[in-house]
Amino acid sequence: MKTYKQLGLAALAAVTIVACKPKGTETAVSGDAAQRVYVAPGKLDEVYNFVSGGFSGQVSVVGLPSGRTIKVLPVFSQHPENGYGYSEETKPMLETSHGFIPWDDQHHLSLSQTNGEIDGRWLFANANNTPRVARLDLKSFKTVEILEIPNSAGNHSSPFLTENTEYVVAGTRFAVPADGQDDVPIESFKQNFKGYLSFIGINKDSGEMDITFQIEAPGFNFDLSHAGKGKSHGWFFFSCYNTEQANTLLEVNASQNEKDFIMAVNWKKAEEYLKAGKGKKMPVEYAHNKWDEEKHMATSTIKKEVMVLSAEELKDICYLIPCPKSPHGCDVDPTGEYIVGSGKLAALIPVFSFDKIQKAIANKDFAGEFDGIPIIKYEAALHGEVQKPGLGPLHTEFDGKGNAYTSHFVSSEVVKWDIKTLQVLDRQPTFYSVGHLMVVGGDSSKPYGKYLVAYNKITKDRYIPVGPELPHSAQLFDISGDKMKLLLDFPTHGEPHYAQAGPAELFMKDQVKFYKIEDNKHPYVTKGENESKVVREGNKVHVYMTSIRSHFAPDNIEGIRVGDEVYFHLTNLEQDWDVPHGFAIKGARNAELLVMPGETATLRWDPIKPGMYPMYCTDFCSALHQEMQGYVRVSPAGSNVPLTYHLNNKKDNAQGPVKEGEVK
Ligand code: RUQ
Ligand code: CUA
Repeated sequence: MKTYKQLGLAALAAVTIVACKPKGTETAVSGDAAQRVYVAPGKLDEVYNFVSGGFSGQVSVVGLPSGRTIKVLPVFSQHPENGYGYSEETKPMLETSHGFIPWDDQHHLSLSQTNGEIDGRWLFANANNTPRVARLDLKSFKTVEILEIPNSAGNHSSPFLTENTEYVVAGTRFAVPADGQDDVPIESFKQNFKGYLSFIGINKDSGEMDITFQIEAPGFNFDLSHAGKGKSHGWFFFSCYNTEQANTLLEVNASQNEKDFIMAVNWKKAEEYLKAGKGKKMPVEYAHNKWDEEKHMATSTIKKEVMVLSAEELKDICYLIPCPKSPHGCDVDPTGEYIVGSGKLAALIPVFSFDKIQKAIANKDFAGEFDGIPIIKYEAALHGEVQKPGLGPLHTEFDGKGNAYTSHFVSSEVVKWDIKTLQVLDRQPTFYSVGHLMVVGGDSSKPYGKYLVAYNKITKDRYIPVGPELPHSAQLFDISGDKMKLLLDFPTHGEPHYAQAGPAELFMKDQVKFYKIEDNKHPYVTKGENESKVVREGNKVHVYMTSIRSHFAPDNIEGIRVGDEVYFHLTNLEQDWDVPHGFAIKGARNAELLVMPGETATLRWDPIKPGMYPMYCTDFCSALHQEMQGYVRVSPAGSNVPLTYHLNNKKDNAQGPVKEGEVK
């Protein structure tokens, strides 16, 4: 038992991680900073920066060097702006084994790679709260797949990728009892709680994900991770905190050990064991949601089992490397030789050598084991330590020229150091309390370099104030010279954590501009105005509707009754880039739809009282956008108003009991 005094001391130590604010908030920016970030009207940015949204659940696309937010891409949260998670087609994307979930906490991003280089195909994103990994297609910039992760909670160590996008990993932040075996006392933590690492295989051509296997590891908190590359390809490195395995007041109790661990995982070896039948099947439930680009809709399927390999039984897949103290970021340099562990409470940054780790394993240079997993001696794995880098190191990125850049939360600065000599080369203050940072391509084997963005946790006086909730703040640095130069401040969307970026050309080729109407396989597509119709099936009413500048067909509907479920299936007939139409109807309790050219989307509407309900286009699409409107007449339940619908005051192939001669 710890005495109160001991706890108090530890708490004091923990309190010091509260950030301090650097003095002198107006830093000198170099004379040509304005010119360096100015993207003249009509000109395009040089770099696409994909920025995680944290508690917004979304991802934003920011242009660099301008810092302009180009778009917010919905991933894990409903997005009323375009109906994501509200339309019938996109709702299945947010289904889970817990049912429909409208929000998550999106922290980390990885761009797909080929031979260690960013290839511009896909962007992977994690959900922390209800563990999931999403894949966005960078031709359409849409979320096209979401996979739930069983046996996990707080999916923080995710979604990190191998150099040929073979696997994306997901390590559980919370140690948890296995799904279905979790009705146990919290007190039984040490025996029942485990740390599961999921290796999600990715199809080379389609990008489709599925869990190939999980590794059951000790019940640590797996925080962050990166794959080996080059010589260390075949390995993964995970930072672990709470190796104390505390389950209460972690602030104090998980900060006791001088060193926690980085866990090195030989995933190629794990693959061999899997092939040799060493995995055991575990019954679990997880959702796999996929977007169908031809049908313009998502499906959600529940999967029922997962293969699990035990790190304790299979001795040579996992190794622990001591790492001071409560490590957060776990970053691998472009050559794959150096692994950097950033201990939040450490006063130095340890850099481990892959070659030395291999040698230590071969020579069994171990200092005991933890739950059957060998602990490599600290010195045997260590390349060296960066001394006095700053306070509260969190994340490190690389410029491909032998330099590393580490964010320091407590001392609010970015510190540049030499990976080989471990000498500090430069430090620049950030405003304020930097969490993540990103060098363009900085976690690939070929960084683009040139720019570094610091994502700061505290904004204070950087922008015109907007009440108690301020935006988070990013700062752009030029890192092309010896010293980092601050160029720009810009506010961000949500709370950025990891970000990714690459040169613009990579993402500009082969983008989808519109969907060909003849390829549309949506079951409720309406391929021309003359096919538009309204069909009643009991209390369900399907409206096959079209939009083209500047009207809907049909634009007036009568004979809807209270108690009906009305489905507006809107097909946008436009066949040109950048001509969406929107759709909204009074009293709708979900959102609008924003329908891309050639696409079909469905809004469900359940009117609860009789009345006249206007509907209209929500996206200013033409000079006569404001005329793009119509009415739906809702009569009381049981009324016998015939179902009719029309355009230009003509009834168009109405199916209801319409009097002869009425259709002109
Ligand atoms: S992690 S501040 Cu943000 Cu999810 Cu390092
Ligand atoms: Cu269509 Cu506005």
